[in-house]
Amino acid sequence: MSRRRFLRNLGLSGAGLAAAPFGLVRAAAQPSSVSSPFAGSKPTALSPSLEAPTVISTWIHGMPANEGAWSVLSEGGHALDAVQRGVAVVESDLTNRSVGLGGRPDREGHVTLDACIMDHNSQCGAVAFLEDIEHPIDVARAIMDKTPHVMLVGEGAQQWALENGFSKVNFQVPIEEVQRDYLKWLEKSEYKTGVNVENHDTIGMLALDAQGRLAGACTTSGMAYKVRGRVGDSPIIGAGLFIDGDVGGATATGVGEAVIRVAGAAAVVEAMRHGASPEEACYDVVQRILKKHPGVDGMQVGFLALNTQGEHGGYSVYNGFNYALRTREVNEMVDASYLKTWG
Ligand code: SD4
Repeated sequence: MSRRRFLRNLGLSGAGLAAAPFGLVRAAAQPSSVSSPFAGSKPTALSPSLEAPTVISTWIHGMPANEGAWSVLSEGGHALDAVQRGVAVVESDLTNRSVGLGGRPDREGHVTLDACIMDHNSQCGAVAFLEDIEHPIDVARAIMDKTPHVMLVGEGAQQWALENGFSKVNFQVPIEEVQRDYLKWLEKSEYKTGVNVENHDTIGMLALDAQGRLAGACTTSGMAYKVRGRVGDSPIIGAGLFIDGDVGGATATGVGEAVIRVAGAAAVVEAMRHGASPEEACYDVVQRILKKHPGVDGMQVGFLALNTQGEHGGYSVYNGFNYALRTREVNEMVDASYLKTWG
């Protein structure tokens, strides 16, 4: 496919064409097989992966998360089990202020959690607006495995979880330090949807296992001091996370509203389907977000993508977004490319 045709397919105008920083666009990804999206746990027939296993995840806490995932991947385990175990490490870290029950509360003082998980066969599960349960990612996986549904929310989700082997935590939520910050915040009650260096810890993870199966997981406590009931992109399949076993996967971090408006993760995967590399695909959707929010300052969004060959990349609106990468050879942080610099 020619570069011009590829960019036209992505909807990039002449201006976008001039701004595109990539000199090379690869040939369109070829689906490795045609299989039923609901083929249960049967793996899709996959081409030999160039770089597997591979796991990537957002931000610095991606390092311990990748460690958790690697304990599954290095034993030949399933990518789906790996991402579930990996992000659960961060959910249990009560020093993290944007994931799990150590997260900041909504405006009314409640910590509410969102998560989702998806595999290469388009099986997925999601939970949103969940309270008092340590591992929303495990609830999302259980919804995927045990119900005919994709997503449960709020009280109903909690009730279902309690009836299905989960328990409420036995510590105070929000934890004390978070409660103190919240009371201080209440004095002015200023709400900014900004995601910046102090407020950016959602974890999104993508993994490719030794058998070439892709999976992803995303989990967050969402925006600090959000309106009660607000749900961002993180638990929404196609927004905060999307996997297509024939193409690749993507996950998002940052201002969820901006990600939802462009079906962010799904859009990244579609760009890869049309021939973009992971980084090019993330760049394309970041550009699309900027087009939809002209003049908006301070709105961080970052995407990560991983394809069926184990190639990975990221792109963000602002500098500072990075991701953790683990393969047989490397275990390191990678700085994502970006369009703007915090001023
Ligand atoms: C949300 N996307 O709830 C999440 C927040 C986030 O890094 O990613 N922060 O909108």
